[in-house]
Amino acid sequence: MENISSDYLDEQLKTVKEIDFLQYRSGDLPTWCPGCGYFGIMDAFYKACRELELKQEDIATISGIGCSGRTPIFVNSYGFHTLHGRSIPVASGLKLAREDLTVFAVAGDGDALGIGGGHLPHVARKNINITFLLFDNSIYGLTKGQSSSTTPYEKKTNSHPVGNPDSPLNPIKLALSYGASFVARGYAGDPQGLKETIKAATLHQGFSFIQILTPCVTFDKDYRTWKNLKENVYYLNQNENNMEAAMRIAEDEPNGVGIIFQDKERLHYQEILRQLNN
Ligand SMILES: Cc1ncc(C[n+]2csc(CCOP(=O)(O)OP(=O)(O)O)c2C)c(N)n1
Ligand code: SF4
Repeated sequence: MENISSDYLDEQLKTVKEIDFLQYRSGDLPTWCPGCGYFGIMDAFYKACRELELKQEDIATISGIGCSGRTPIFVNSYGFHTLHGRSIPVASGLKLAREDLTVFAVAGDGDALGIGGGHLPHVARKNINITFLLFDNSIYGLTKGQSSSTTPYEKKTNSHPVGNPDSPLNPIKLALSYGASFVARGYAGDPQGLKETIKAATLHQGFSFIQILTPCVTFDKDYRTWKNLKENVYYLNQNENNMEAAMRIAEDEPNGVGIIFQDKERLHYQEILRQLNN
């Protein structure tokens, strides 16, 4: 038999690892619209799980309601499609009960910052060790295109046909102000870059917040579109531990993508509890 070179074996192993991320996909085909940015997010998510070598039985994905709320159905792991706006408290409770699990909370901008907006400050200030993915398409997708908490002022939507009268929230500024110890922005159109950000967030010991810029191709035709994202998104070059610089990015660079802030020294909630009990 011909000798097989180690280069050849390395190459084969690489290929196996590349397709091996499919183990994290469930058998259910996503019900999202063709072209929705959420497909790119899931690609990044599956590959991040693979590269971190997470075991499926050690992962839990928790969602609220919305198109984004369907995420756990498409992940072959533990999951919970919970109530509208409640992915963060359910994910927090799970992490406190089962510290060994890697817990992801996911939510849309309406779910996370509208009905569920009261939960973000508390998970951030407590620094509970979960990773939160904000699928931010700046619109309510599932209910057919109403304005959300991140819809720009004056944008015409199905709930505000003459223009949105409300000023949008700034998700990065909120996460920083509430004390999140890891804050980043990702882009659904760059699954490779987003994968790296999800990996860094998952490895971070504390509450990790990622705002993911993603289009709703069905109900937003003029704001967060693929075309606008492609033209405007760029990568940040940020000193990760500088709150002043992070706040400046939050204010002035809505299309800058990458890690914006990370405090590696701060203890996460369960460490604090252990220390207080000693
Ligand atoms: C208590 C309650 N209020 C309102 C709704 C209707 N509703 C379902 S999803 C949704 C908004 C979803 O938008 P978003 O969170 O941005 O997620 P997307 O669908 O864009 O992923 C609303 C208002 C509901 N299901 N339950
Ligand atoms: S309605 Fe929008 S957010 Fe929902 S699946 Fe379709 S494109 Fe995606």
